[in-house]
Amino acid sequence: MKFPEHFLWGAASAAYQVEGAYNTDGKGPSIWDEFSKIPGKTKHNTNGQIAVDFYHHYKEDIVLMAEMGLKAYRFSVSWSRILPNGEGEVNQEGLDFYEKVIDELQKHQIEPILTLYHWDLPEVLQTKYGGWESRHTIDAFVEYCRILFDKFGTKVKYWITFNEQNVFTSLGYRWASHPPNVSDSKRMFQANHIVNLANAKAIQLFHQVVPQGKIGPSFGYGEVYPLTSSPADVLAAVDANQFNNDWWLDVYCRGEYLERIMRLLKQMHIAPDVTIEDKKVLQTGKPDFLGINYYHGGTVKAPDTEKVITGKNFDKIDPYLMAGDAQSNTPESQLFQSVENPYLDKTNWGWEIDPIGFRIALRQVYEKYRLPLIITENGLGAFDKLEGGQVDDQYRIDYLNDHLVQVGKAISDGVPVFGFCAWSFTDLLSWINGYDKRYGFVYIDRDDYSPKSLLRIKKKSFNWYQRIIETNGGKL
Ligand code: BGP
Repeated sequence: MKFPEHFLWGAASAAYQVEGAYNTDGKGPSIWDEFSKIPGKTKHNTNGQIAVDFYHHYKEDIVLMAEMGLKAYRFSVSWSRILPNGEGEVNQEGLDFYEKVIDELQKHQIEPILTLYHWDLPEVLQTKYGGWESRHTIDAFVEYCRILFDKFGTKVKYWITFNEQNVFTSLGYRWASHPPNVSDSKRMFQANHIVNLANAKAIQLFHQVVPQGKIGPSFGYGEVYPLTSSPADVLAAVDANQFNNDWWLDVYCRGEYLERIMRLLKQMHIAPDVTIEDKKVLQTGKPDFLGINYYHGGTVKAPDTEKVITGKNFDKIDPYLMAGDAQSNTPESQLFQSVENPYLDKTNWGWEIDPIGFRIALRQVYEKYRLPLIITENGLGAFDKLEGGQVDDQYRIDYLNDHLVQVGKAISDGVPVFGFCAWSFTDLLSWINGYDKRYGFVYIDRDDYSPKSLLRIKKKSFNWYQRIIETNGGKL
């Protein structure tokens, strides 16, 4: 398989899922610190207070990244570590921490990819202003971004604005399975609009302050297939792709909402309130590239009255299938009905395994928006077993191998993909699934009940990825 020269072979993480040190060196609480205290919201009531303690282990972890030959590391900054109150006074120790991480990465020739927002809003902004339902949060976000652009603009080339806006707004405001624990479509689409404005304004500022850098959002993309060739099913799949994907990507890349979906939301009285000024803002902040997080897509048929996936059981919540309940009054239930795909196997958590869907996704996104792409997440969550000091995760190797082959094919098809960040480098906290849903190349000795030794142990996949990087994909 042929990959471009200087391809960014990387891995990704997020602050809340790895750092721990939740109240150390002046860090303020985030909405996840608070949400995880609500009994039953997360598996075994797990939280990120200690996580895998990257805060104190970053040097050791970066040495392992260097040993692996990693070319890029995507991490997120915890807003409330920089601004404990979400705005106002800067916590110098927070800035110092990320500076040390960036310097350490660069010492080992690893390109830092900095995510500005990976879901951990400062709690104060939620309680005081209503979080992403308030325009005040746009200003606070832009000020937070300005601090990081000023501080790291000369060191960091690649920046991600929002991680999976589609997922955090849907899970947080529609399905009440993420903070702020709301279940209200109108509020979700309004919060989503506020985030769109924050995204555009941050990008606009970035282009002024860091003209030599590149910035874009990371989107959770999954292609939706029709169950059959019946035109009604094909139309349902077209609608599902518009509802699940283009609704967001059109705003990012074209600066406007998809008319067909907006009309539907208006009919249902759940459309966001968009002012003339807002429309101008959305036109001004277009990304330089798109980050794509790919786990899987979905399959749909024309809607009927049968029950569809509701995502009520937190174990099985699937952020990429936002299908509603056919009996309820959701916009999806008028457009499509999610069904199982008879051709695909599933992970232990019921996520479809669909490598070819990855190639399709990359082709579709590129053809529509003509922007360079970077894979900012892809990986397999599995129950790994530590036996005799080793983890034989051949299933993860197979998964990543199959997906990377399809990325390689998409590149041969002409899609400009400039990097691949596996999710994740070390094991980490899965937001609501605890510590048993492991994704890393490096096993961390901890479980849902205790941080144990936090020892880092290379899995079989570590050596495999090392070899892939060494040969620039030649061994795929
Ligand atoms: C994405 C998130 C990541 C990560 C990943 C795996 O949606 O951006 O932060 O968590 O999914 O998801 P999970 O932990 O639910 O298995």
